[in-house]
Amino acid sequence: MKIRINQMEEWAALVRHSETMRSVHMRDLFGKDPQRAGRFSQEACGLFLDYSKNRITEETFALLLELGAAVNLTEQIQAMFSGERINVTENRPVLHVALRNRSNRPVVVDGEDVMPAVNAVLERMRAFAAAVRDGSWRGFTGKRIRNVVNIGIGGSDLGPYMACEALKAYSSRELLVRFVSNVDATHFYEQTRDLDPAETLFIVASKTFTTQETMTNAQTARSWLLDALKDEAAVASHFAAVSTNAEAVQAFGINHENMFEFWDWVGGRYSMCSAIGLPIMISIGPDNFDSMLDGFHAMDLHFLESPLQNNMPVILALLGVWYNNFMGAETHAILPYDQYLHRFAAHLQQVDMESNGKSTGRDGGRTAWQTGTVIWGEPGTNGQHAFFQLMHQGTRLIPADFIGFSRSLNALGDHHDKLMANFFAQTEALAFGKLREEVEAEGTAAELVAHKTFAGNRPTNTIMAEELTPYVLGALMALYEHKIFVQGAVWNVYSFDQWGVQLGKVLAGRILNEFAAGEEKDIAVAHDPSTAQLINRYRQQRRK
Ligand code: G6Q
Repeated sequence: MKIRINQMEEWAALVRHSETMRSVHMRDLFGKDPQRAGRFSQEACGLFLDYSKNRITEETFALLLELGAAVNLTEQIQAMFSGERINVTENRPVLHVALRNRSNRPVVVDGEDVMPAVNAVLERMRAFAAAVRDGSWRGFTGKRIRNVVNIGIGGSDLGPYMACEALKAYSSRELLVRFVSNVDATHFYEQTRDLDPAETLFIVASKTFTTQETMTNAQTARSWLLDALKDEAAVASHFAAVSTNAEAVQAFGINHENMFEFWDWVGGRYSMCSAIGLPIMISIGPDNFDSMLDGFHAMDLHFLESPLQNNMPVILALLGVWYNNFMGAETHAILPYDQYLHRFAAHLQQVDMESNGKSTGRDGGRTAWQTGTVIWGEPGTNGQHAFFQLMHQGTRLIPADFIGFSRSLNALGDHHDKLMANFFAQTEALAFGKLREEVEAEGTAAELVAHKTFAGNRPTNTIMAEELTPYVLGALMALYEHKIFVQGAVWNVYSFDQWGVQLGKVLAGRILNEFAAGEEKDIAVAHDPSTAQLINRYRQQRRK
């Protein structure tokens, strides 16, 4: 699409408006308008979003919606759901929504409805997960499987790892589910050192089945197993694969019956509802997995069907655009007040930054505007004792999403009330700060008053749900997936490719060959002086 968004009238209007908004304080916005909280709130799919603590007025919101309309947001959303090849640089449709299409409405790719294949794989996953969980799937020596180790990286690791942690309260405590991703042998070693190979099932998860890290870890796992069980035939009972590449899976020696397929129209970072979710299903069981898919699907429908002004992913996305492009923010914090969500920000970081970390627009030209936001975060209250200082009193503007639940899954004493008291206190303090007069009234020494004053006016969204259930996790994840889609649509970048990741895969392979074969003088020619110096130093030291 040939658009330069910064040349649009809607963009210019936002630039002008942002100039007037820079000096506006949320304290005044709330002071003037008691209805503000109610008006800037939205409920959908078990989630309640309060976005009133943002540096916006009705006018800001209207202008943002106009920008959304100007980039044909509604049409772009429909294009994704209808299977158009919107991943242009890879010439693929983008259909993670089909993976959780609980309505079974046909989704047609190249003249064929993909839903029967999606459902068939889900059925096979259910049978496999049930067999592992009830013990009917046995290891080679006849022992029951007690440990499931997922070997994958990036999109084949972060989503399922996040979800297994998030839904641990729903998991079978008989089964230990672990994740090995890093090619650093320490990861494999530490995740398997206390496991009995005869009780361990590996799931090798790789869309391409060629990723260096995953293939290395899978080979190591194979040797680890065979060292103990001493029979090649054991591989069949201890390995399953999730991939789009049946040939490579077979070449590795994994039986076709133990392979779970997905498709090139599922992006790695959007794949947790595909067979990549197999460790989640084994951990929490097929029924809970289904509820997670229900939550995803509910949010998919909300996104597809709601008008832009009531559309939760659209609202979050446009607020992000507001801060990123008009108010000078560079990062966005994700702060779940729930320990089970301790990998949530890490997963979102990938989904968001790999999707919208692009500087080439869809027209092939360089974007003249900021695109992907830096996403980061940790659970509260831990973050409060770490980086919140900068959020409260630093020089940078850091918008944040606070995510919390009305009921804890582990109701112990008054822990949850204390957790949530912090949750509410933080967004209140960030928005309203602490005035100089208030600090003085506390009898603060004159030279400390400035240090103890908080300017406030720091924006936050609050997302609340009753309880962290599989359904709610699904809705929450889909909310962010679609938020990212909307931002990519506004910034006019292709959100579903990742050429930067591909580059890394190629470069490391070249250097690896040089460790063994390269002559010092060749390395000097092949690399810049800094890299050559470092590689040669490494080669010398590892020989010692
Ligand atoms: C995700 C990215 C990337 C990918 C990994 C693993 O969207 O493409 O993170 O998931 O590089 O790739 P494989 O699944 O092919 O091993």
